[in-house]
Amino acid sequence: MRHLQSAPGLPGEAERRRFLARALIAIAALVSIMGLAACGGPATPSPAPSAPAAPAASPAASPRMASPAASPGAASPGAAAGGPAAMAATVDMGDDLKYSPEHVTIKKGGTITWKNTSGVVHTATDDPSKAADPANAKLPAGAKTWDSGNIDPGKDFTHTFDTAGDYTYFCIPHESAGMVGTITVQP
Ligand SMILES: [Cu+2]
Repeated sequence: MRHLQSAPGLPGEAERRRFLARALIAIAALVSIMGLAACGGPATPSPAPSAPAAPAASPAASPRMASPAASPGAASPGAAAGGPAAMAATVDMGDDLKYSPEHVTIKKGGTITWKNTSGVVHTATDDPSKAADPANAKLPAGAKTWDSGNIDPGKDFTHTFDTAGDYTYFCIPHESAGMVGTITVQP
């Protein structure tokens, strides 16, 4: 049995060398395939970590940048101009036969004081029955009419507004001269 195996040993070595050569080719082919896989492997993970990092940083930074810049800029003009109305206001009545300012906004329950800074008598009147043109005496629904009576030079008159809405009032001696004012009482 030994010489039977060793006898074809010489031609068997040639086949082994061919097998080894084919095996080397096969291994080389496997290595090249694995090399492609190895090249594809690091290519996919590298953009993956960089992509989530960039979007995570930019949304976190942009709101922080926008909110402090927007809120102080929007808050200060809003509170100054269209913000909460005052509980008290003053209107001057001058020699130019006008209310100054002609329009006043206050809050419900607030007061307006008319000061006669002129040399003539004025009134602040919101009563359609005393107006030449009832359009100069408007009141919101439920509000009572009011009339200062004559306000002498240097004197003043104060009225409290408990009903929200829009008012139009006038000066009895100077209605025809256009001495008309408006008031908004906010709820
Ligand atoms: Cu007047």
